Amino acid sequence: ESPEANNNDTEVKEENAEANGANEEAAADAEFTIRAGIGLNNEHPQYKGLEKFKEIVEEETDGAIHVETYHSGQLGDDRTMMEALQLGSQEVTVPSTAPIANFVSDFSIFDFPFLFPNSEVADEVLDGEVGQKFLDKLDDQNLKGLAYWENGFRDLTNSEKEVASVDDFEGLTIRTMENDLHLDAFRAMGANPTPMAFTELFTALQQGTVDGQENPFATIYLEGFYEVQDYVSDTHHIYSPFVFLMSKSFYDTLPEDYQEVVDNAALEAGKYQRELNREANDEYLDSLVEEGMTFTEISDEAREEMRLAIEPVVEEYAAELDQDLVNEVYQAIEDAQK
Ligand code: KDG
Repeated sequence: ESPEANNNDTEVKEENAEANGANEEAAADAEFTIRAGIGLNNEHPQYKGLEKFKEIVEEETDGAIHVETYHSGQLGDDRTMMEALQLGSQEVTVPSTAPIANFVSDFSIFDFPFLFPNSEVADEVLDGEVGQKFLDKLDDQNLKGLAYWENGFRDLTNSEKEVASVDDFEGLTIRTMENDLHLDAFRAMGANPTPMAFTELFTALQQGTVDGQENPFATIYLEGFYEVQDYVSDTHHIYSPFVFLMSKSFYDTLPEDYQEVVDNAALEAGKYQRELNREANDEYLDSLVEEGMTFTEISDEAREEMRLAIEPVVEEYAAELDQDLVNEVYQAIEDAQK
């Protein structure tokens, strides 16, 4: 719990701290150090959001809290980082809800395919009362959920063929996140899904271990997947929220005024991150085409066919969750569209 215990750096962490310009003095002067890690790279709006969090926290605590930011899975993949938060050997990570569902199963509702019609509705539901109820469920896992950020609507890429309809999924091996609902949804569409940590993905695509993957345009472009993938379709099949997580045992050691600072900084940095993410999303698709990818537009009818193919899976998973909560989410989505 002492600041020293908080600082058992490995080599990679030290290197990165330097790259961050986090000079040793700043770290030594600080009462608390937050090591914040993500899986995506430092070009991604997610990382810009993390930098914003650092800026706000360091400024508002006059450097008493020092934030070190890590990207590209330098501290591990989503699962590993969440476990590190539970153990108190890392303070912050911002995973997708999909891997969070392995810790608190109710979170799988946010990955129901075609749940949110658009990101504005997602904001309203996640930032509202219902969203908070899910964050509260993380406490038991020694995780403190401070805010929802945005990964975004997921789109399919592959190296084999144009995918325009549900029939085209037949036989494609697709990497999914480590989440049973994602696996079952892709099976229901006839694909051959295989779960894998994000940190393994580029190599798997490059070596042809899998034919395809699905992620928002921002990730597909900024991670250079166009170098190893030829086809992209705007399936928009799942809206992926990010959750800004802090180790709860660390959060509990912070004095109340600092807790308030990190609460607000996580929210404010999240707003900034969502804005950046949305501003650039269409441009990223244009850039993918410029890089030589073939873009296939999914028609409303084709998307409806996909939804119908997945519907039994959604019903099966919904039946296993807390029914009151499921109904509250559906109601909140309806209300947000009024
Ligand atoms: O930083 C978050 C990433 O590690 C991950 O959640 C990104 O959507 C993602 C994926 O496909 O693994």
